[in-house]
Amino acid sequence: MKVLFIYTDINVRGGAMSYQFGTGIISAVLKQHGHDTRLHHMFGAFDMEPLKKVIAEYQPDVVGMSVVFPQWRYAKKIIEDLRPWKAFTIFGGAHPTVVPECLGQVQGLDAICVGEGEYAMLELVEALRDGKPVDGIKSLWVKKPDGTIVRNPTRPFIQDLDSLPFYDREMVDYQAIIDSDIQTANFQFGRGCPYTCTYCSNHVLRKTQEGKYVRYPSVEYAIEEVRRVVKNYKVRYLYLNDDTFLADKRFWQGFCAAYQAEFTLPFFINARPEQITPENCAALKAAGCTRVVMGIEHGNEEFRTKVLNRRMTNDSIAHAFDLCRAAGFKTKSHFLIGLPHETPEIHMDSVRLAQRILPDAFTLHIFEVYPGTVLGDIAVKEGLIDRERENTEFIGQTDTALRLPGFPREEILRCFRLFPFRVYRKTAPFKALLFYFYYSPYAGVLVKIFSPFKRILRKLAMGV
Ligand code: B12
Repeated sequence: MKVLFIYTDINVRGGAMSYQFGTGIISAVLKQHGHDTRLHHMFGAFDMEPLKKVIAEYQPDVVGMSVVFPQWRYAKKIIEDLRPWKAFTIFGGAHPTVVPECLGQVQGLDAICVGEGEYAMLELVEALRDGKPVDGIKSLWVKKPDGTIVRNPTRPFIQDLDSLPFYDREMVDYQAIIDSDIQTANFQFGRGCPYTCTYCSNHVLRKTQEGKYVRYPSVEYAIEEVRRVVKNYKVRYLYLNDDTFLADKRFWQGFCAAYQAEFTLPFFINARPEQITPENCAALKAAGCTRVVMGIEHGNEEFRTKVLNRRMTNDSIAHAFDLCRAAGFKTKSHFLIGLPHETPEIHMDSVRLAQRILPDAFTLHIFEVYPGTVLGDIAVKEGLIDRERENTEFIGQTDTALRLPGFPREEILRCFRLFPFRVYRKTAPFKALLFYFYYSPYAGVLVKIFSPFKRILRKLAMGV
């Protein structure tokens, strides 16, 4: 059977392309069972013409899309614009998992997958091939010809990640993806996140299937994947993209030791401040880690605890950054602005914390509502979403669709643009200026113009 995956990456900030792990692993499983797959990556602007050509030429039997909420409107448009489909159409990924009812909102969509899709998709493809019914497949919600929806229970979370094949990176021009991000190859070894931050979908995703949510493969499996990627592609850096790389001691300890014995390429990780210890810093340093990325999200302790459910003190955050700096890592932190119940005064605590920890780089994202999350539900319940603005086109996380009584949109945008300046102006004025441009309304154009000099700019801004 021929399966076409479509990955939309429209209006996403920054110039780098990304690899979609979810469809990558499903493709690997399908290929293992003798099926043929392709991926169409719609990157940057929404453009149906190249996609139409691919469909006309490939004539897929099944079309699958991985959908996150910020891409939902594009996914819906693709399915509706290209109706009637000869192929069976299906959505999977975070948004349909959290809001499976979205199946009823897309004309021409046949099914959605709730949670992990490797074996649901395999069963679907093989049932279609064999002319068998598809409406009883576990983890799928299926639309019948009369429009009624069959809601099947989900399969449990896959516990043995080593039983899966490696991600199918050959389904795309993976070298081009690496090159678009300063020759960085991304890895996603584990699944799930142990924390329950209110703005993130993880606390909902973990409830959609039975069994342990936070899982890692064996160290040998992860190392073999690294081996294959660095052998097959020209790679300068590795980004270990797991939500939190340090969640499982057995995994990070074993990985660092094995990596150190075999590889010399520098790598970056994501972590939580309270996970950072002198012990793991030493292991990471010895293995070749050069950058630690930590979400801080907000600088006001009470707000961070009550609204975001991130229970840690500013002192513990500052301590984590000190440990990383002492180990010689470059640090990067994420902050959020424009959150329900936030005010400009409360936001200034984020500026103050950033001034205190002085990360080498940061991202400031304007809060986006992900339906089904605790904070998303609060925004809906309190009538904070401006439904008209929600449907206007803007680059994700650089504008807001909320109407906050204590934080008007113009003020959010002003604070968003001023953040780098406020944080670095005294200690690193040149960095303040570089980030200031990146946070200006012209960022999109500037990113394009300066993309050939990305590495130099990153070195200037971050020192790495
Ligand atoms: C790694 C990651 C990234 C990477 C890679 C993204 C990618 N496209 O894979 C990068 C950094 C590029 C990224 C970018 C973004 N991300 Co992200 N990301 C993640 C993260 C941490 C892990 C995802 C992952 O790779 N898991 C491992 C793979 C194997 O699992 P999976 O992708 O979920 O796929 C499985 C199932 O979902 C399902 N499935 C997936 N697709 C399909 C398709 C079909 C047809 C079927 C049947 C099944 C199926 O089967 C897969 C295998 O089991 C998750 C958090 C999380 N824990 O899920 C957030 C997450 C998915 N990201 C999120 C968001 C919002 C984004 C951005 C929009 C952020 C932004 N504004 O720029 C962009 C969107 C990029 C895009 N165009 O889709 C949200 C989505 C929220 C929501 N409810 O929609 C999440 C859940 C985090 C959060 N804060 O809640 N992300």
